[in-house]
Amino acid sequence: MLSPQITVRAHTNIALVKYWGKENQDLIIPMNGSLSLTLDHFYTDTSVQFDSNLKNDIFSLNGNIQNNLQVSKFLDIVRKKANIKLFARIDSVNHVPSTAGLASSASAYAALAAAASKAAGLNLNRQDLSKLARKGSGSACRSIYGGFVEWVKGYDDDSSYAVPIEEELDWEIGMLVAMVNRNEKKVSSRAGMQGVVETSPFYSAWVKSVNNDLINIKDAIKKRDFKLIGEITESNALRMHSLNLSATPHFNYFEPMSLEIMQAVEKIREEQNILCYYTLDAGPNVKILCQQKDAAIIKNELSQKFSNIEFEFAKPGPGIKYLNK
Ligand code: 2P0
Repeated sequence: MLSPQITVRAHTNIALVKYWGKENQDLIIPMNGSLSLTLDHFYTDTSVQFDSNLKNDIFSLNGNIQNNLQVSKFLDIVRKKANIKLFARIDSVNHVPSTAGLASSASAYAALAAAASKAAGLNLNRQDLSKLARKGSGSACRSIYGGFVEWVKGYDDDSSYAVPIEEELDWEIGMLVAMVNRNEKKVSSRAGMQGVVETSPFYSAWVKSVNNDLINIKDAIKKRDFKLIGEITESNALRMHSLNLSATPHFNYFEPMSLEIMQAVEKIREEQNILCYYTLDAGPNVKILCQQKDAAIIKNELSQKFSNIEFEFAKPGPGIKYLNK
């Protein structure tokens, strides 16, 4: 017996207000809400088909068979929900430039949740897909939607999911990504955020400050106040990274080049009066939030200073799409 083969495209998202710590590690309930921008340029296409002839799940990524227990564990959640016992063939292609080093778990689990649930015969709405994707990887719950997306913290499996704030942006903004390094992360997000929750003396202050950031950034989005959105984004990222510096053992994701680019962005802002703001996630790449009209100038300026670094501009992107129907 073969299920239909379902193919889904999901785009990655970058948090402007970050998720960095879990209240419940099994269900992936976060310690605080977060807010992101989905990007058009980086995405994952995933096909899933259940097949009674298979003796185990077969997962290929960019054409290479992987031994990935996490994917099978995630499919177990789908199988249980759909009340089926079949194994699946999962083919995933990551459309992220190989030098980007961007986290792909957000687009990966959003695409997998949508493709696997539909192939298994479940007809989940986007809120339920967001809850399902969350159990693969927290940030994936936001990639179900396009544009500005909030992950509402919630307190249990049913109440923690993403909601769209503005899916179709009639606003010319985007992110310029500086690809500093594509090496493996020094500390995985999962281990890093847990270490911070358990040991940073600043953790409770972080949670309190994020709640203010969320209120203020949503207000700024409503008012089209790009400057305020940028200021909150940069300050929130720096606070997240200062948690890492204050953990025991301490760690950080910065490369010397990341710090140089951060300073260069501040300088462009101050000296040329261009609104541009950086954010960094669990890696050394710097993402620069800016308006589309300024992207070429910023890219040009930074390319001159950092001639061995690639820069890619991404516009706001859409939510998940079923590609075969
Ligand atoms: C975010 N990051 O809000 C934050 C900011 C990285 C820094 O979500 O353990 O892969 O699978 O839930 O979602 C990356 O962590 O972690 C992340 P898990 P995830 O985008």
